[in-house]
Amino acid sequence: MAITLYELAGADPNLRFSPYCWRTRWALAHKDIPVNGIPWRFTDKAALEFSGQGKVPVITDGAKTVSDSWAIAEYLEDRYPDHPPLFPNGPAHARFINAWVDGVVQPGIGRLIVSDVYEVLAPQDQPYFRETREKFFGKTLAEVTAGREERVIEWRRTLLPLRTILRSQPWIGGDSPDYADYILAGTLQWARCTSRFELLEPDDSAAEWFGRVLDLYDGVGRRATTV
Ligand SMILES: N[C@@H](CCC(=O)N[C@@H](CS)C(=O)NCC(=O)O)C(=O)O
Repeated sequence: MAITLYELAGADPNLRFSPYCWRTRWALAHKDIPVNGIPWRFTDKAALEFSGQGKVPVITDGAKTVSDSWAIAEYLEDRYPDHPPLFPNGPAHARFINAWVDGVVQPGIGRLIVSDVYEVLAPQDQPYFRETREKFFGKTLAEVTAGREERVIEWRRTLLPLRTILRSQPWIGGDSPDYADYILAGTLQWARCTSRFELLEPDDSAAEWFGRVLDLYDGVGRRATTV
């Protein structure tokens, strides 16, 4: 039976761009579990009431409801032990990647693309997004992304650990991709789906790795609707 995934969508319901929902999408593809994606918008909090909180991803698997991308990955691993493992050596290392991406890489991308994210949102979501994000940053969205052509150079440096390990292994997971790969790829996919701004230069080994993730599982990432 397919798992239902509530995932953030833009004005175009096919534009599914949440970094966290992409982590879950790839986790489900890795485990070869069919998924039924339901588009959700920031302001439709009522639709998530059943989950007891107001953010996506949320999955329902039969009678079971799980929210939070990390909790979902752990749930899938426990519930489907006979499917390919998301954490072949346990979750400890991926937990570090989750913290690094959420704490460093993703906020850095936000400061480069947040005004582009606003443009792809459904009209009913735009005032909410502007208000909450401008309050968070303490400036307008346009001010947040101003000067990004110069600032992106500094952000690219945050991926140095990835480039270093790619000299000796093709995936963050080692010889094959695992959930740690999907954490970082989900965050890059957020930018790929919402913004035309060039985050990574094409000859960057990090960009090549991301391309490999996009091609996994019949190109589920590559085929995603983008802006
Ligand atoms: N720690 C959560 C974060 C989930 C999250 O922040 N989701 C965003 C979408 S990318 C959301 O639903 N935000 C709702 C809001 O800002 O109101 C996870 O890993 O799933």
